[in-house]
Amino acid sequence: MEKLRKILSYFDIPKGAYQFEFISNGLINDTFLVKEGCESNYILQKINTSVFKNVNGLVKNIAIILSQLDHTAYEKVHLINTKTGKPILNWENEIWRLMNYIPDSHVYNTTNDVQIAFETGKILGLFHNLVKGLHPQELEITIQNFHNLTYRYAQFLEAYENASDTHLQEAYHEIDFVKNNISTLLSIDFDKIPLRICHNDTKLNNVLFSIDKKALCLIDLDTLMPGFFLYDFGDAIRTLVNPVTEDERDLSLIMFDKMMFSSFLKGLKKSGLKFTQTERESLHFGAILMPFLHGIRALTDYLEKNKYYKVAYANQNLDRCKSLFRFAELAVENTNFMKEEIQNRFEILE
Ligand code: GN1
Ligand code: MG
Repeated sequence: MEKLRKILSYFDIPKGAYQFEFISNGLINDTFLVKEGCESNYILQKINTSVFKNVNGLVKNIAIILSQLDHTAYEKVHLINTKTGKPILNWENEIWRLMNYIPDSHVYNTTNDVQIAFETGKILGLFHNLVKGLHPQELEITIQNFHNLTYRYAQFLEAYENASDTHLQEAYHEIDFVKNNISTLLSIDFDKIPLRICHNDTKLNNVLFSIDKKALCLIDLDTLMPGFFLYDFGDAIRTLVNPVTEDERDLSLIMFDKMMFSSFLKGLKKSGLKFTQTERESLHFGAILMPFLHGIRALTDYLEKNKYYKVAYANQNLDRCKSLFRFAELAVENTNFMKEEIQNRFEILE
């Protein structure tokens, strides 16, 4: 608490009797809600610099994108400068930043509310519409090969070679799942899909909502990078269409909720975002690729004894992997449904 108070004192905000509440959603950075009495005022965050090695690039990307997000239907979370006018604080080799808190805003970790799905589609489309005027190469790469499955598979193979027998036994079925499915997933041709500026972490709890369930904006802009729309599509679908969290242990609760999928598409359509034909044809694949890719990453980290993600217990990464792979299976089963829905809704192509 004393340390947090000290860190906060470097930022250019009014003096106050601030309290700190740890927010446990994120798996990488350390996040605190800064409150004064009952009122929430700021979000204070320590950036994990072993994951985000290019902090200057990250800060530059956020500034570029925030300057594009001016729209009456888009509420911005911005960085608050330090007293010396810097967007981040370098304090004893730790990197901290402070952001405004939008009053009464909140996130959903899971939902089965179709209005939330509609709003998520709409805000994602609006975000892409607002940033599409920029050239993707204007952004710096904050994490190399972030959504590159070839690279993630290579990392997995290395972890597999070095894993303990116990870990290999415990993860026997998941390792098998990777081996059985990897070649199909790697065979997808990305060549003709246009590169866009993507958020690259559009899970449901990175969408901020107002009390009356209106989506306000996307948060967590650290992975803004060039990418394919199917990435953002897939991350939204895997967290919206499935009513339970990504570390759910009861696999029978994992579902592919078609109504939620359709509502998300309706919202996306409402935003007016347009796709090329190859892009439109690739979207359903995002809903399969992203849970698979996150599953491989979780499995790799499990085999490496939790070096990367924060975990609440030793097998949490394995539980995440099982649940993500189960959702990937359900997405495969729903391929035709997804293709038809996408085709029916997005007839006008650029
Ligand atoms: C990590 O920390 P958080 O929750 O924003 C990860 C994402 C995953 C997510 C959950 C930089 O994000 O890719 O979607 O966990 N971010 C990074 O699976 O690795
Ligand atoms: Mg993130």
